[in-house]
Amino acid sequence: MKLYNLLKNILFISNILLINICLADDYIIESYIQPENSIKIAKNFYTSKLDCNKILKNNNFIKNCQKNTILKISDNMLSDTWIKTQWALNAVKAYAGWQFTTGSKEIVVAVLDTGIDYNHEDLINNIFYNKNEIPNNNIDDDNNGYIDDVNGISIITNNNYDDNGHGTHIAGIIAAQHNNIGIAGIAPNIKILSIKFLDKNGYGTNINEILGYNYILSMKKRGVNIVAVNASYGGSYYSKATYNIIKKLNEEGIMVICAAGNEKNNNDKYKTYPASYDLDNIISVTSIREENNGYKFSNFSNYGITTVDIAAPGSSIFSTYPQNNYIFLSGTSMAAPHVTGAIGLYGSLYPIIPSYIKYRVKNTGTYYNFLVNKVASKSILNIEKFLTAEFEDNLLYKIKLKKLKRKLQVELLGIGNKDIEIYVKINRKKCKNTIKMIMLNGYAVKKFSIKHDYSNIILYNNNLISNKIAIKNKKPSKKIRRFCKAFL
Ligand SMILES: [Ca+2]
Ligand SMILES: [Ca+2]
Ligand SMILES: [Ca+2]
Repeated sequence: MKLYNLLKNILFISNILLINICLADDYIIESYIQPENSIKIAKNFYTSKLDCNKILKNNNFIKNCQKNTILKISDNMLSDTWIKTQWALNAVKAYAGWQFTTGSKEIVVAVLDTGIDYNHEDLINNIFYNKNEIPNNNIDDDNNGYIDDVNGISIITNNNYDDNGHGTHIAGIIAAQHNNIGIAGIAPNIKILSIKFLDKNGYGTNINEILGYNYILSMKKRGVNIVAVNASYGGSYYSKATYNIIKKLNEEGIMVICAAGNEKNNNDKYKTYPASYDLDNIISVTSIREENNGYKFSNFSNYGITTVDIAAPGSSIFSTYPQNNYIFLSGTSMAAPHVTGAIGLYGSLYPIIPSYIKYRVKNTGTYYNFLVNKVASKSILNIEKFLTAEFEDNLLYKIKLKKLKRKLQVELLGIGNKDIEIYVKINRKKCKNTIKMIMLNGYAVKKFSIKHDYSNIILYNNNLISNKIAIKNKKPSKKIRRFCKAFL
């Protein structure tokens, strides 16, 4: 194509609306010719296969040459094959959330489960890869105690391939790729670290669970940015050792998102672990189902207005299954990974401070009446608000008392720079104090201590209450009188 013909047939469109006559096969040409920086269309009818590189190289008055492309209305619909079966994506406001992030490849969530089919067509690009380990040489190259752990580990078998299907289903809910095939995950651009400790029948032991958490902890300490663990399993026995290691994860900024369980139990009375361990980084998730375009409580699901934190879709969830399959499964096992994925998204934008993340998940959900007697937050996960909500006033999300040798340590965690009013209650008497909170790195932290020679003390404000500390002495000291200037 001679340049003469090209220029003869390009149309000036910078000020008049001729855009609709530029077809997909046409070219867009930006030139330096007057009027300044004008955009022109080169019709494919004349140009056929225009060589943009050649045009640019040979004509210094042409600034840019590119093929026209097709755009479409933002209808929030992906073209993954089974997207229309994924009612959960609407329920948790995932589409709106994806306007802000679809995750980052630096962010990792661990799936502590039956393994994952790491070759699945809809997961293969999102499996965590340990670049410090050389595969299949039977050597522990990165010296972390595990030979050839390139994409996770199995505590119980030689290979963490999923011989059950449960873990693969969970992995898809969290991070199936947005790639026009299969399904769409909540956080399609994060990485998944698979730790297999449950056998092919879905059973595992306490010690293997702990070894799994220990691996996660060690990888975090080696710089892998693990923000959450999905724990869609449970048992009724309390384990001090499990509590201790999940507490260590808390200190490292790793959330543990737990299935509330499928026994129709009230978890406030009948505990299920790990969901019921009382730790800042544990979020216990119950399940909802869809019915007539509305939502209801899943009839199998455990509940608990103090120990279960949030609801998420868990009935008839369509997700990935080994050997490039996809199936429907139901359970709180399917509810938890929606929250895990949401934390993967959040972690791609902001730092993870566990007590605040738990507060934020609970206080940005969508309120539903049917959840009032079921979960603490009375809400379904709302990813859009979880990622974007700004709390207007100062907010405290944690008041903690700790008894030291002769002192009582008070720790306040919140957001905002304004003063916060704190009430102190000693036995049945109460007083009020105003505390100045100062924001640093997005969070307001205040630590101070008061002498503890008084009994049964709690601190609280409008929406929070601290743990209660009981001390034998009865009379409030001068120190506490000073702390509470208007002590009653
Ligand atoms: Ca290794
Ligand atoms: Ca190796
Ligand atoms: Ca997909």
